[in-house]
Amino acid sequence: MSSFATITNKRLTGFFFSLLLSANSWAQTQPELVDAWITAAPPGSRNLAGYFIFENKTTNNFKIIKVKSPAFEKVEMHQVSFPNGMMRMTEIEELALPAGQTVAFETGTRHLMLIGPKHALPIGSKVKVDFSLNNGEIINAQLDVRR
Ligand SMILES: [Cu+2]
Repeated sequence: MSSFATITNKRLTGFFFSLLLSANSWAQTQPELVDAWITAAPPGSRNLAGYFIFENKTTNNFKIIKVKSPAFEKVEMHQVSFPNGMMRMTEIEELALPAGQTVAFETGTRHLMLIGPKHALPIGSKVKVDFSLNNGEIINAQLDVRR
């Protein structure tokens, strides 16, 4: 009798767990930032670089059309290229985030260029960065300052 009850309980737990999972995937209507961080820089640095991965697990194509942060005067998305072995950075005006794909901001490809910090950003602090989507929504991200 008691072993029968245990099996029923397990089934119920599994049922609620799958409900929880589907609720989670329903909630994901925006691309997300994964492993988002800013490289710590000595005081007085004018520019800091931010790295992360955009994951668009939705079925919609998105574009990032603007980036800003209350902690910086200006934020730009930069594409890195190496013409003739020299590193060059070009501003990305609009970043496409195709449905079901990831776009990495990592060394040698792209980075977030955070210009003119308004206050000190010690290691361990968090920086709020807002990414405006082409549908009018905003992705509110937190980037960790670390080395
Ligand atoms: Cu740059």
